Amino acid sequence: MSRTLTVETTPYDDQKPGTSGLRKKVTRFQEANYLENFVQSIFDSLEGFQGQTLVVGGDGRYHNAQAIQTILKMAAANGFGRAVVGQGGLLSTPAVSHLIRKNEAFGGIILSASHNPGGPDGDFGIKFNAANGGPAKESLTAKMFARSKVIDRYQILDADDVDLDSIGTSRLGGMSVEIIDSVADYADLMETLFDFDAIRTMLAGAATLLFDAMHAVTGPYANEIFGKRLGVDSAHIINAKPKTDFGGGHPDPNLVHAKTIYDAAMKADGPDLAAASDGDGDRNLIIGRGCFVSPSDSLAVIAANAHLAPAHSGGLSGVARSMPTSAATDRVAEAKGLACYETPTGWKFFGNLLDSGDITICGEESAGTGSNHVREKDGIWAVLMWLNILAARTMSVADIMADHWATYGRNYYARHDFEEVDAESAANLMRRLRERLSSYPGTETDAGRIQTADEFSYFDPVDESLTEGQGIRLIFEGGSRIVYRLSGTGTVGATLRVYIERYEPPDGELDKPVPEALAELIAVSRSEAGIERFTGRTEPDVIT
Ligand code: VG1
Ligand code: CO
Repeated sequence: MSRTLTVETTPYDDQKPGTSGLRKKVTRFQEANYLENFVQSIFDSLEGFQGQTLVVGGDGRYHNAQAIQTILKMAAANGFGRAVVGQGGLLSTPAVSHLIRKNEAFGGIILSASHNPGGPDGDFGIKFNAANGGPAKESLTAKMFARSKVIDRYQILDADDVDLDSIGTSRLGGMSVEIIDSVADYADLMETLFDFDAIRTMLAGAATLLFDAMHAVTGPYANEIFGKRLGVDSAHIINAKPKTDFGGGHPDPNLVHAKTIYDAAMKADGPDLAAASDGDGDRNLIIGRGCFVSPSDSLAVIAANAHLAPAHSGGLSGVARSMPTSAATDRVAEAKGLACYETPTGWKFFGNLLDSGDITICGEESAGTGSNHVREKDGIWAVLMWLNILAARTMSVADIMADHWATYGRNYYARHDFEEVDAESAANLMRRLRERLSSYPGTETDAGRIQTADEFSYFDPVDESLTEGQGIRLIFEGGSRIVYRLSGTGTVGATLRVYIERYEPPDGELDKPVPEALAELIAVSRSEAGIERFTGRTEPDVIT
């Protein structure tokens, strides 16, 4: 017989969820009651879940399975009626979002630190998604943090571990636990959204897809969807076996960490589409033969072409992008007469607009794109969308980009990340920029005259909440921008992100190398913020 234990505990002071849940080193999560405190703080911040369903799964990183055992026993002890868990504890972030919606669950818990490295010395993370399938709103994460600071006990069932590997239903105290196929429901959903016949026909011909699952969660999803259902040769789905340490790599789909597929795509006989996803399957990297597509451009192309996919044949209701994402999508929205929203960084800010039906498609510069099919960004979805567009337009990725820029103009764009800088110095850099905001308008720089400068805040038109302090913007005459913000997902020191953008109209020079097109703005981004002075760095660690 299992019984409920009430265990005394003392609070930790660092359980504030960031851009996407609570992320810390694995070793921090392994400290006594660290996970338990946060899970109980989540449950204590929720109301009305007695007897309801909780979806649980993660990206398979080190500590995933163990954390799931703890969470299931705590969910049972706290009164959930049913848990739906991915086989082996594996579920991609978009798959969790879908399962919450499909099962009309109360919510879900996702174990992931996304693109951060894994393994015993790597990162771990946990986040709660609500009944709409989307990340908890700011008001809810604030409650969780407040609770974590005073928590003095948690409830857990004293019971044997659940067999996570065998599909079927078992009981944990008063809660039933269903271990389900991690992929099937999600794959079925994808088939309803895209023209699988057209994609299959295209891929059976000369066109090729190369997909890198980065030893993370999308391996099984890619094997089922691209392999089994669309006929892609298994040799073209690489690193498809999830590993607890992601094979020692960063499961971050950018040109640095997914260099293998980038190099392949740059060859004359390379794949038509090379793509990758991140640790938890919500990000995407899109590269055509000889042509990298920046995430901001990818969002704009999808906004312009989504009607070619069956799910959106009736058109879009509106689009949204996070503030630092380039305004390429705004150009499409303007031309098509669509409403266009600008939200703070993080998918949680898209949830209300998707729920209300104000938008259909949304995305972020950080390789996240998605639609109203779930309430998370979705890596496999983005790849399927591109495949669907390629099949419908029978053009190469490079030709689609050239056509897009010739129609809407090009937003040259780069993000420069200065990683693991001293947290206090980074805060000082931001403070100094903030203090100088009012003096910027009218200032002449080597990159032109600054028109406005502000700190972005967002008024949510649906729930009327206000979110402040979301990044410093220097906006130049002609629309160029430099944006500064500090990352909310890192686990060591601070990461300064600098976003740089310049618009070139359709009749301008559309084929410049990005560093050249942005050279003056990049120099100004360094000097105005005093990046070297505050951080000691002269060059960013990563450019995307
Ligand atoms: C980063 C990205 C942001 C994204 C977030 C979570 O946040 O910039 O756009 O939503 O990661 O993505 P930050 O605060 O570090 O800039 V994921 O794939 O890590 O869930
Ligand atoms: Co992710």
